[in-house]
Amino acid sequence: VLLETEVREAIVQGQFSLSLQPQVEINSGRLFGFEALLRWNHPKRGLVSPDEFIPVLENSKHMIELGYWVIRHSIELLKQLNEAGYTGISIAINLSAGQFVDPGLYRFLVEQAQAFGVDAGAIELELTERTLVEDIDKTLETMHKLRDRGFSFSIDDFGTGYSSLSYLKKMPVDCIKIDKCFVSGMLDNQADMQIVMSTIAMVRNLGMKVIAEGVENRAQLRFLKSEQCDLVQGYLFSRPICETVLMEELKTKV
Ligand code: G
Ligand code: G
Ligand code: NA
Ligand code: MN
Repeated sequence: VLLETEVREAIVQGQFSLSLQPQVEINSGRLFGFEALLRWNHPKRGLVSPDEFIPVLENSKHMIELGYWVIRHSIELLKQLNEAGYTGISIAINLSAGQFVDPGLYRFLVEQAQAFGVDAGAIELELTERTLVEDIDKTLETMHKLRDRGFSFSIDDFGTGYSSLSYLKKMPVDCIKIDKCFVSGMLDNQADMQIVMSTIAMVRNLGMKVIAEGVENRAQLRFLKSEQCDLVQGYLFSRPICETVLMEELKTKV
C-alpha cells in the first residue's frame, strides 16, 4: 500500500515528473497545446500510474502539495516551451476534486503564472464531472474567480461520471473532452457513435470547444473532422512524451 507520507519524500527526491501529450487542432493540424500527465518513478515499484496513487491521496494534504508541484512544474514547462519557440500554445493541468475546494488554489495559480511570466489564457484547467459534485458552490466560486483572471476550464472524461448537463449551463467552461471510451468504440458501435455526434453538436451549440480523446487511427480522425470536432488528442499523434525527452528534442530543433 502506498503511504500518503511517501509522497512528501518523493517530491523532495524528485521522483515525480510530467509526460506531455499533444492536443492538435483538427482542421489546421496546428499544435494547440499539451496535456500534462503526472508520472511517479518509485524507487522500488518503478513507474506508478496516477490511477493508482491519486485515489489514495485524494482529499489529503498530500494531494494538495503534489497538486501544487504539478501546477508549478507545468507552468515552468510551458515557459520553457515558449522560450524554445513554441509560442501561442497552452498547457492543460489536471485538477482533482480536493484541490478545487482548497482555499489556496486561486492564489497559487495566479502567483505561479505571474512568477513565470506566463499568460493565464494559456493555462487550461481540467476537471472531471466528479469534481463538480464535491462542493458545487465552492467549486463554482473558485472557477469564476479564476476565469476572471483569464484561466480556462475543460471538463475531462465527459460522459463517464455523474450527469452534469445541468452544471454545463452554470459553469464557466470553455471546453469539453469526450472520453476515449466513446471515441474508441464509435466506428463499431452505433450507441458510441451517436453519443460522440450529439456531444459534439451540443457542445458547439453551447459555444464551447470540443476535444476528442484517445484518437488512435485515421478513420476516427476523418469521422471527427466530418462532425466538426475542434481538437484531437491520442496515440495517432503522439503518446504522452516524457518531459526530459521532449526538451531534448526541442534543443536539437532550435
Ligand atoms: O496518462 P495516464 O495513465 O497517466 O493518466 C491516468 C489518469 O490520471 C487520467 O485520468 C489523468 O487525468 C489522471 N492524471 C494524470 N496526471 C494527473 C495530475 O497531475 N493530477 C490529477 N488529479 N490527475 C492526473
Ligand atoms: O483521464 P484522462 O483523460 O486525463 O486520461 C488520459 C489517459 O489516456 C492517460 O492515461 C493517457 O496516457 C491515455 N491516452 C492518451 N491517448 C490515448 C489513446 O490514444 N489511446 C488510449 N488507449 N489511451 C490514451
Ligand atoms: Na485529463
Ligand atoms: Mn480525459
